[in-house]
Amino acid sequence: VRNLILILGDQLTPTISSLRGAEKDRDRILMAEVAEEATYVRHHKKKIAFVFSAMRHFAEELAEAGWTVDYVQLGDADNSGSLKGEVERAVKRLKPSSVSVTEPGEYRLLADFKGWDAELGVPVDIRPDARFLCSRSEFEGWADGRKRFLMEDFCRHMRVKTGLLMDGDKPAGGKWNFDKDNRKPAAQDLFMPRPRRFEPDEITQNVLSLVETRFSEHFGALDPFWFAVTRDEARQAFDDFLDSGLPRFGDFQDAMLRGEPFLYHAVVSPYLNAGLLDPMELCQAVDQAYRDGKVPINSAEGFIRQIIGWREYVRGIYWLRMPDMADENFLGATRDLPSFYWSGETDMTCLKEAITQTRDEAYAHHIQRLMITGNFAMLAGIEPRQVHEWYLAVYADAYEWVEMPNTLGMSQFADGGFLASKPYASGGNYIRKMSDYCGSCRYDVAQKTGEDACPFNALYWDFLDRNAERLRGNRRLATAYSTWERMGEAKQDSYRDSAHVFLQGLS
Ligand code: FAD
Ligand code: DLZ
Ligand code: SF4
Repeated sequence: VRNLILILGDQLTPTISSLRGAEKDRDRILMAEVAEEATYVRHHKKKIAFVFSAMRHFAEELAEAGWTVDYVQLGDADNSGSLKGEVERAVKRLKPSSVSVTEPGEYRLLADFKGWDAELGVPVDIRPDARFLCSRSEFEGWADGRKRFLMEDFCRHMRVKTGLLMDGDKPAGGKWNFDKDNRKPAAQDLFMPRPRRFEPDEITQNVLSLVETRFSEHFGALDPFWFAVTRDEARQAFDDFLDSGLPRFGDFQDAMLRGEPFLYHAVVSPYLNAGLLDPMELCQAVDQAYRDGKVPINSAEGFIRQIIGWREYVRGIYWLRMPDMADENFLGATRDLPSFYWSGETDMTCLKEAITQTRDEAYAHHIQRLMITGNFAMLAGIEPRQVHEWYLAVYADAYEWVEMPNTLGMSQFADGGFLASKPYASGGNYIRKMSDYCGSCRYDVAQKTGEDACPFNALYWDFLDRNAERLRGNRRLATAYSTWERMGEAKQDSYRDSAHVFLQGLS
C-alpha cells in the first residue's frame, strides 16, 4: 500500500482533502469506530448511533465507488479502542509509505496527530479541511490587526466573497441584516412542518443494538431514531425544509413552544458537521429560493448568516484561541452543574422542556441553548468547563470547534467579551415574550421575588450584582446597572435573598 488514508467520523465527504490525489488501486482507506471517541465525553446515545451508522453507510458508498476500505467496527475483537491504536495496527498490517488525514475538528486530536510521524515511523500528512468556506489561514488574515472581531463584519466579508444574496456590490433587499424582523413569538399551528424522518435500515438497526449494549449508561433516548444517515437522505431532509420550514424560519427564529422542539428550524447541523451536506450548496439553494420569490428576505438572510457567518466565524475563533479558550472563566464561576441538566427534573417549565427534548432528540434550537439552558447556567454561576462538557455530550451536532466558542464565548461570557459584546443574560420576561412556557410553570414570571417568583428574575439581578466589578464598565449593560442602582437597598436585598435561597436549593 502506498498511502493509508484515515477518514474520521465527521469527515464523511467524498471530496474530503485526505482523498485528493489518491488512487483506488494503490491506496487504502481506514475508518474506525473507537471507544475513545465515543467516551471522551459521554455522548448522547443518538449522537453515537448517528455517527457510527453514517460512517458505515459512507464506507459502503466508498467501496461501491471502487475504493478498498478497512473498516473497524467497535465490537471487532482486535479493536484497540483509539484512533492512534487503529492507525498503528493498519501501518503494521499494510506497511504504507505514508499516512494522510484531513485535520480534525478538535484541538486534542490535532495535537495527537502531530506526534504520529515520530511515533508511527511513517510520514503523516495532515491536510487543511477544505469543506469550510473560510480557511483557517484566511480567517487569521481577516482577524490580523483588528481591534474588534465582530461577526457582523466577518459576515459581510463572506457575503461579498461568496456573492450570496448580493445584487452587484449591494446586499439583496437593501440591508445586510434583517434580525429585527426575526423575533416574533410563534403560536401552536396544526400545519407546523416537521423534519423528515427516516426508517432505520439494517445497518442502522445493528448500530442501534450496539449502542444500547455498549453505551447504556450514556445520556439520552435512543428510540425513536429517525436521523438521515446518508448524503441522499440528508439532502431530502434539507429539501423538505426549503419548502416547508424556510418561508417562516426568519419570523420565528427565536420563538419557543411547548412540545415543538423543531419549529421552523432546518435540523441539519448534524448532517453539515459530519460532512453529509455541503454548506455552500445549502446557501445557494436558499439564495435561489429567495430569487424565485419562494421565501422572504428575512428568512433567506437569517439562514445564510447562520451558515456563512456564525458557523464559519466560530470555527475561525476556535482555532485562533485554542488551547487557551478551553480554560477561560472570566466571571470566576465555580458552581457544579445541577443534576437536573441530566434528569430534566425541575419545576421550571422552560428548562424542563429544553432538557427533556434534548434527552429525547439530541436537539434543541439555538435560542433554547442560548437563552434557556445557557442563560440559566451563566446566571447561576455554573463552572464554564462543566457547561461546555454538557453541551459537547448532549447534542447530535456537537464537535468542539463549533460547540466550545458558542458555549464558552457566546453563552457563558467566559471569554470576557471576545465573541459577544455583552453577556446573553435575561430575566423571565424575555422567556415569557418568546415562548408559551410560563403559562404552565409552577413559578410566576410576573413575580419578582419570593418563593413563587420566576427564579430567572432574581438570578438576573443577583448575577449583575455579583459580577459588577467585571461587568459594570460594559456600555451595553449601562442601562441595566443604572436600573439596579436606582432600585434602592431594600429591593436589592430582596433580589439578593431570593437568589441566594434558590441557589442554595440547587446544591
Ligand atoms: P437552524 O436554526 O436551522 O440554522 C441553520 C444552520 O446554521 C445550523 O444547522 C448551523 O449549521 C448553523 N448555525 C446556526 N447558528 C449557529 C451558531 N451559533 N454557530 C454555528 N453554526 C450555527 N451548533 C452546532 O452545530 N454544534 C454545536 O455543538 C453547537 N453548540 C451550541 C452551544 C450553544 C451554547 C449555543 C448557544 C449554540 C450552539 N450551536 C451549535 C449553534 C446552534 O444552536 C445550532 O447550530 C442549531 O441549533 C442547529 O439546529 P438547526 O440545524 O435546526 O439550525
Ligand atoms: C463523534 C465521534 C464518535 C462518537 N465516534 C467516532 C469514531 O468512533 N471514530 C471516528 O473516527 N470518529 C468518531 N467521532 C467523530 C470524532 O470524534 C471527530 O472526528 C472529532 O471529534 C473531531 O471533530
Ligand atoms: Fe421559565 Fe420562569 Fe417562565 Fe417558569 S416562569 S417557564 S422558570 S421563565
